[in-house]
Amino acid sequence: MSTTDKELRVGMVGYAFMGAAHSQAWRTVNRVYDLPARARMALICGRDTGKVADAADRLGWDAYTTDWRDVINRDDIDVVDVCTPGDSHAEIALAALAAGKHVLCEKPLANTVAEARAMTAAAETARAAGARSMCGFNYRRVPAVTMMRQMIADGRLGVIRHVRATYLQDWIVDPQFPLVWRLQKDRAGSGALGDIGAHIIDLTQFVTGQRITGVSAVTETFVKERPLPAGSSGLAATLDGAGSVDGNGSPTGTVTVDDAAVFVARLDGGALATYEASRFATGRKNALRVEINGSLGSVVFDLERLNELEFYDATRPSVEQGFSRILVTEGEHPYMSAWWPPGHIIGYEHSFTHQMRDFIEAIATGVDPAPSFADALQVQLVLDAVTRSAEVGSSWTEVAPALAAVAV
Ligand code: SOE
Repeated sequence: MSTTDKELRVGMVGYAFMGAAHSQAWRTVNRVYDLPARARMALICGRDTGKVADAADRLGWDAYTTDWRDVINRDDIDVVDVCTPGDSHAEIALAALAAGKHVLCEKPLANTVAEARAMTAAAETARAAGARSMCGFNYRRVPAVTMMRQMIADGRLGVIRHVRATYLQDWIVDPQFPLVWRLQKDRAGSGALGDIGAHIIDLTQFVTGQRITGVSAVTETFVKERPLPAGSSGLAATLDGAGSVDGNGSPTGTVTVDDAAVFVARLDGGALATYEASRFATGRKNALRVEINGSLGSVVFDLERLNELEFYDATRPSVEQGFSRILVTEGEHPYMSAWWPPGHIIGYEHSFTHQMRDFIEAIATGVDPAPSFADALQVQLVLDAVTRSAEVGSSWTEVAPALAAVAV
């Protein structure tokens, strides 16, 4: 293992789902990879003193604070890891970059294109002074995804014709699920589109090497009013539609984001693409699936089987053709040699450890990690285009009901 005494002292803001996933990765990365620097889990920040103290103890952080500015102002913090809701990404990342810190920011980069542009410009300025920045599109670091990208780059699929991406969850199908921050535009920026749609936008651009150049979209909010979360009296005053109550007399608020987004896209290499991001795909828990069709074959990635790829090689003799299953666990694959022998599969959390590995390596060797804030800005521009397309309903042609057509 690494004998280096070079430390990278990390300050993380946020301690919920992503804070826990990132903590697992910071705890693990130097235990499995021999790196030129060691991460020190120095400081965790959260607004609630009791909860952040518990998180520090449970997740393995040296100290805690309730003011994110402490993370920025401490000279002995080298890296700022932003794991908060989207409405604070820009403020925290801009302050961290101005203070010369390296910054890892969860996806999507920001809630608006304007914020993402400012963050990208600040990252460029900080880069000149040696500060590195990266956006947390962790699925790029699943070995099967890196293999998908390599197969396409090596021409195994030929000319890419179709990209077909879905990311489906169902955690808010129950209309009684409360109005949490992910369902509020001013906190999250958007709903399924920015939260999980951002992943498939980044992932498909990453594996194909192509950029989305145009979209036509529809979005829907199926459940428009939800009960306020417990203990959110203060929240009620700030919410759209606040003051209404449901059939049980419980206070409700208006959902201000999409529950689902569906769009078609063109990519700059000529491919046609379809994207679906939904939190109402009943029965689908975290179902990300990407299929790429090319002139010489197809490849499929399914997050629920993240150690595998399905590959169709159209160059094989027709009698031998069919989708084959590739088990992506051999040591030759990126990241895999540090884990277990072939066949001993890895999971969702390993992608975060791989992310921290690459970030530490980039900082220690002075190279810019990917995805950069500029890469994440490109995703933000696509999110914005999808939102605008859905709002104006561009190129939407109504289909008259059959009976009406007959009556005409
Ligand atoms: C949504 O619930 C979510 O937590 C996303 O925010 C994460 O980015 C994704 O990895 C898992 O699902």
